[in-house]
Amino acid sequence: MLEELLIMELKKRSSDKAAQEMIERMADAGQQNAWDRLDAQLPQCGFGKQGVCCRICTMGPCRISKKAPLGVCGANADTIVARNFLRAIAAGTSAHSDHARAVAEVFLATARGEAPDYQFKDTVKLKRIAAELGVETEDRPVNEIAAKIGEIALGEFGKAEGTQLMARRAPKPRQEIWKKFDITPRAVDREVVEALHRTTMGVDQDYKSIIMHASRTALADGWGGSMLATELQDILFGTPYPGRGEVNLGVLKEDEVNIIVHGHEPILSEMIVAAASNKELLAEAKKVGAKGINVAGICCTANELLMRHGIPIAGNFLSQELAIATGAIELMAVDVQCVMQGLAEVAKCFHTKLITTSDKAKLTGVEHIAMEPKTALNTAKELVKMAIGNYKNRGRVTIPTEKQSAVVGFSHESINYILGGRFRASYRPLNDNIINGRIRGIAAIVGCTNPKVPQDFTHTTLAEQLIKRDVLVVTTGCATIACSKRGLTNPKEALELAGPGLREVCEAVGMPPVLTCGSCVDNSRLLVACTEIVREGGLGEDISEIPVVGACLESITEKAIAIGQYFVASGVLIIFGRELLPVSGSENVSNYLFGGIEKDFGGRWAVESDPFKAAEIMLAHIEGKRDALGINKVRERKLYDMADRRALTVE
Ligand code: BF8
Ligand code: SF4
Repeated sequence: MLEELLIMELKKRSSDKAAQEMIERMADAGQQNAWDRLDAQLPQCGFGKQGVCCRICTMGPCRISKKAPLGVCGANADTIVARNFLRAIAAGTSAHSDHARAVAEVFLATARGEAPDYQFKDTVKLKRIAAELGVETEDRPVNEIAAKIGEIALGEFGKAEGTQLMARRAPKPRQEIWKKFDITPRAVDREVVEALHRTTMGVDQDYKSIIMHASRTALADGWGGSMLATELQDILFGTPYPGRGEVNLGVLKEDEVNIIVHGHEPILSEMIVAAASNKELLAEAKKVGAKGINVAGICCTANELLMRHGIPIAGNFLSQELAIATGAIELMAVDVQCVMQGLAEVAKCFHTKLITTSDKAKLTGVEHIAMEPKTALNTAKELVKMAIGNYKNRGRVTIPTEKQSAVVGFSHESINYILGGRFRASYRPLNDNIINGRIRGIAAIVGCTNPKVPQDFTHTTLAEQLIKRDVLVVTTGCATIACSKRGLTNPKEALELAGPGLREVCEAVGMPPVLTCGSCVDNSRLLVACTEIVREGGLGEDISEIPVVGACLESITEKAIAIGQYFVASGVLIIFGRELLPVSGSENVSNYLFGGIEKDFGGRWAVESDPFKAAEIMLAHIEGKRDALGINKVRERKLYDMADRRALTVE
């Protein structure tokens, strides 16, 4: 069944109807997109796919094969594959953490009064984080507390001594495991620098030792950089709470000025949203014949804005070029990460003004307007004015009608609140429902959309398979956008697809069976949620014991590998698409990552491209964890459920 489905979907390149329409439109107009460029690249290099290509020094490049099993320096496939794996993780960690550093800098500037356009929106969280970091709060003005938090946060990237402060949040047994292997993450920059050092020619040449540092570097991302980004963004821009929003290209408006914000750092997009509601600018838009100014997002920036402000999402990674091809976008402002260089070419074919805003990320031939914290709102207004001025230059516009309504905004705090209510906020109801078997377990479906896979196909198929079998699904990144486009985050539609147990729980608390938890740095919310589940009791002493599993079958980036590895090192099984984790060139590395590592950390990797099979692996894993916890026995004696549950109440 899958093969037929796959061939059908692959022909269409995407399982999203709006995307299909735009792909066709681009083909008719002779314009290229990521799928065409992938075709032009085929066949892709088999050495690269397996991770056995090394170009770390100029005695190479070396490619490992049966004929030549060693590089010039003598490095074997194990070393080369492990080194490439670690380098990918170092790059992914850098991306998340440099984003976090930028947020920390704006945070500190805001506290010091040097970024007048930003304010601290969640002062409750500010005080909670202050307490966690040992910052005195009593009788102290918010800005002073924030300044101290900002200084400590910035220190996490480059401090000379000590380990990541947020890593202390992890369950104690988890911290002990990290200590045992000496991989509690230190300063983020240090782990990345050490990763690059270890992987230069002639340094670390033992694959297990290299992978151990891969875990430490990835942990510096998950329990360091990414977690700091999430927490500081929540304090600055507000912690997400559930609300409604709309998703897919149909959110673009024919009669309004359309502005797309694309990238990752909400520092830019928050200001554009503020500028777009400015009365004078709205009046200007009307003067040029537009009914209003419509801001929509793409990629993780989109998730940040939808979760906090209900700003619509136009699409995920593979929809970025398609959005421009609607002819309806006056301006696209991009910052960092997952911005295709191909945008520059597509924008030339339409009236869209493409603007880069981060000094770290310029595109040849594209106008650059730097976003500085001091003058952020003015810059944002300038961008909105440019968009308004460009409205008159529109040519033919084709906006697909598809859009879906979504309920989004499931931060760790809001899940706590929804489950327990304002006065007894807690994970207890979730734990109870996992213990009594209404919910079998939790699956995280995260990450990208890769043109090698029909867009959104595996994320949505996997989610549907899992909710049908009473697994609560949590999503982030482009996968969350995929699920929303499909209606899976809309309780009305999605609950029809959910199994009876999951449905009952979701209806009782008023949430969809697929929870939108934010952008890719917000995978840290999932680490915190796992920790809270452990703390709540009844489901083991460590993350590795709870029935939780993760998958990214459409992954693209080095960031995704870093995320995968920090979950593995935190005790979780992670499944990637078969050819999307380039380690198959070393049997030893594969055996370790897919098996042996579980003995060390309780988590491991698996690869499977078929979402139906992946769902079975995930379900079996969940049931295995339930068996080990002894909670499946409760289900067999279902008649005595209530009494059992009472007897089961855990301290
Ligand atoms: O950080 S999911 S394609 S947008 S990498 Fe990129 Fe992948 Fe999308 Fe956000 Ni995450
Ligand atoms: Fe080849 Fe070794 Fe240099 Fe890599 S480090 S390119 S394997 S000689």
